[in-house]
Amino acid sequence: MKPDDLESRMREREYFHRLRLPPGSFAVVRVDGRGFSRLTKTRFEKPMDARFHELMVTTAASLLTGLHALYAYTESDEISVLLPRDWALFDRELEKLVSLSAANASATFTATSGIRAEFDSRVWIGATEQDVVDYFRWRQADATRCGLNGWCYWTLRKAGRSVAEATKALEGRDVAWKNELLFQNGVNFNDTPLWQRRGTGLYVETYERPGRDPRTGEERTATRRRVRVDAELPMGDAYAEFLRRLLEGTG
Ligand SMILES: Nc1nc2c(ncn2[C@@H]2O[C@H](COP(=O)(O)OP(=O)(O)OP(=O)(O)O)[C@@H](O)[C@H]2O)c(=O)[nH]1
Ligand SMILES: [Mg+2]
Repeated sequence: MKPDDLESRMREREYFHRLRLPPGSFAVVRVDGRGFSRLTKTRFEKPMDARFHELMVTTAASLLTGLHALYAYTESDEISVLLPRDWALFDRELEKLVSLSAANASATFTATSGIRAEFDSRVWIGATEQDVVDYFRWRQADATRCGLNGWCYWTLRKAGRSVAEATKALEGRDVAWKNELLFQNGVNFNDTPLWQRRGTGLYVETYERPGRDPRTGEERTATRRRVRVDAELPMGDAYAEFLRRLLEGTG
């Protein structure tokens, strides 16, 4: 057998290597902490821990800049990262995107927290701006639902109920009932920090910074870029509007 045959035969078996993001489509890559129920169990406040959320925000910032993304959104143990239609990194190879996003998140979270952590990763494809708006409203609705549920569950657990009892007590209950349960226990869900109900968004913004030309000493303003962390996201139609502005590049 000629050595070239072996090379091409083996390359052919890199079966998924040819998969690429469809041209001209939006993509969202979503990473999710592996086994974070256990990882958070003894280390972080329940149901919500500001320090844990801060670690997720730091990880989201690394993904936003590392993947040249438009927007990153984090809630619970997940991060969604929006890539523009003309995204060109890694030649749009799916395997690269999925593996390196998981690697970036795992490395950043681990190095920042000192806790060994792994993230999985998956890709969502959107054809239109409306798809993208729907995607992020979907994740935000998940944040609100899980936030309310988490508060109820841990309120019951802290009041002495077992896992089974707390789970059963919440089964089939609607939003009004859950809010009332919290209210009876001295918690007004609507007074909890916004990030706990809506998640946190990140994007790159430009700003002007006064400076001096190092050669001439002349005063000159420079345009710089920085990551903006928005822990007070709007919701509903206002969130849709916020996302549309971001997509137009005027956010
Ligand atoms: N204590 C605490 N736990 C949190 C917080 N945010 C997220 N979590 C935990 O993260 C889990 C995320 O849910 P999942 O991703 O479905 O559970 P998982 O254990 O990570 O399972 P896999 O993702 O399937 O590996 C929740 O069940 C919570 O236990 C927080 O602020 N504080
Ligand atoms: Mg998880």
